[in-house]
Amino acid sequence: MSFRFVDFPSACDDLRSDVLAGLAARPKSIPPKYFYDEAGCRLFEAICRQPEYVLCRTERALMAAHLPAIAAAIGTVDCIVEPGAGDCGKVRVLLDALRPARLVVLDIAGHALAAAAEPLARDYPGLDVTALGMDFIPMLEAATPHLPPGRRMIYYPGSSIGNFSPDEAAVLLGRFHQLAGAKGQLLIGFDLKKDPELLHRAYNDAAGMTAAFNLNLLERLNRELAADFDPVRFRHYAFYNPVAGRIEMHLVSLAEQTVSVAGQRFHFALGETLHTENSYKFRCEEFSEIARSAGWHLTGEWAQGGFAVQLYA
Ligand code: AVJ
Repeated sequence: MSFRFVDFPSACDDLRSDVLAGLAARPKSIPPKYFYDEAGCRLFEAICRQPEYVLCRTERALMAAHLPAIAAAIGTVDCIVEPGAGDCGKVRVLLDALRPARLVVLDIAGHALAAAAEPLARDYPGLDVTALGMDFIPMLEAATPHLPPGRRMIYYPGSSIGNFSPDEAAVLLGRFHQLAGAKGQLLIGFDLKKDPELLHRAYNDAAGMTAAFNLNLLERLNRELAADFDPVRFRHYAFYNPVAGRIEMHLVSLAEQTVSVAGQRFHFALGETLHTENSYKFRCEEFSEIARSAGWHLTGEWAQGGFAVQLYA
């Protein structure tokens, strides 16, 4: 068995500068990648167990139902690369089906990633596993020296791509295309446009897990940036915007208040919003148009239960 963990530091300064810049912007905003501290990762897993949030279960069912066809369309790959792999729970079905020699997983939550990736090396004898603790959004190219030559497949499941605007998604998919190299492929999962009422419920679950996930961001800033947010004075507010084709998540200030973050003070008017996430929904053709503009061409498509997986080369 072979396992290697490389931690890329700097994550800490990025949080500070991104948050300060986001709080100075109008509307105030914070990038959603900062949801995922330890508590945030646990809360996201709890969201995935809520009856209203079917996204994770639907993707798993889709993969299980179509795995033979998906594997046949992919053919032989030497290396699977999964950006934002998190708990590494999704890649196992592909490892079983494709039996690549190498797996490279990347995640901004480096130590949680390492803990999740190491068992893969144990469970798949002969698989060479590399875990890269990095924020791949600004620094994907730093992964290149860790990739073996040969046929690479980028795996980007879970509708993570929905966190990017269509323009940003095209840029990221273009960088995936570079990273995949010659004979590279991309297997990507995304949530489909559907009844807005279903989408609304998925981000407003009755048990309040999504609200807790959203508000946990403030707790994280309190801890890591010596901020003094009072989470009770902010409201989780999520809705589907059908014009933009996205769920928007906000934390709306319930009072006029001043908050201090990393030594700087920020004023919130009553009702002012801190925009914390966009989660774009697509039609299959909309998405393939974005991927096409990034240099990929569609080689396979599977859709079921309001979710889609597409294969590109
Ligand atoms: C992990 C980005 C796919 O957008 O649905 C879940 C994150 N936010 N509930 C999503 C999330 C609120 C999730 N993604």
